[in-house]
Amino acid sequence: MERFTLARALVLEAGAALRRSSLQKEEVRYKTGYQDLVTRWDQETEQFLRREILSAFPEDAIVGEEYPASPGGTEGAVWYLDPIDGTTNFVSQHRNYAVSVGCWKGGEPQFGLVLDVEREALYWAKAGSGAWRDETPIRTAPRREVSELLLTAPGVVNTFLKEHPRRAGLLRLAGQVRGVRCLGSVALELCAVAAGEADVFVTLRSCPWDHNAARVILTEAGGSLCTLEGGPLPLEERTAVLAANSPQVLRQVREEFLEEQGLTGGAG
Ligand code: 2AM
Ligand code: CA
Repeated sequence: MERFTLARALVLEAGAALRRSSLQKEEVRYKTGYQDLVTRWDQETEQFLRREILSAFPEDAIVGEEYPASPGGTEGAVWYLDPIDGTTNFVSQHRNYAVSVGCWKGGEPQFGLVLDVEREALYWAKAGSGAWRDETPIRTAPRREVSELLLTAPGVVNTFLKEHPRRAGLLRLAGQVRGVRCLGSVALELCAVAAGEADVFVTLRSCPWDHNAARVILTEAGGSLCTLEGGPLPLEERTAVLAANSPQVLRQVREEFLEEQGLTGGAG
């Protein structure tokens, strides 16, 4: 079986199990603190994905959120797995969470799959073949003026409230766009930009398993991503992420709101 075909089947199966799941209070644990949760379902879903992928492709490497990376052989692909992106939503809402699976080989994207579990909507893309939600092709929105843009940011407190060098620029951006939204899932918010339902995305903290599947989908849909400094996103490291509906909007937001000279300036 092809990797993509396997990945699609696994993501759908994992989603079906999560949709049926119920959660006892004692099955929710703090990872680094009370705002960073892990459940039995995060762990069991990742174990299921790892087991099935490695039994079909033993040479492949796996980078997932809940367990140490498994290195794989030199010829294999690398899989980025987030069994539940948006665990806080899973725990508190039982909606607005995703299963996210990305696959890269030799440093090149192969495909990405992000399942919005409760909406039963599968976002997916194979490199070079466009982006899709289920059977429907998706594109980013054609909005280009700052005043028409919808900004989405999963981490409101870290992005806009805590002190950091780019806070003033991001607050200025938030004040000039049409609106700001927060869903609480990196993968689903990047897919919202891919599907034309938001225009700009920013987070100060995202891990490879949070964004590597959705970045394939967003790029295929016409969008673009970079670090806050404007560099290419690293594949393997935790990073801040700026994304937009087009390379043009990405550049404009970077230059007007996140350039070095803006770092010390206040709102204006
Ligand atoms: P998660 O649900 O897989 O932990 C919430 O703000 C978004 O940021 C979610 O997509 C969440 O992914 C992600 N995130 C990345 N790093 C995080 C961290 N250290 N703590 C909490 N959320 C984090
Ligand atoms: Ca997760």
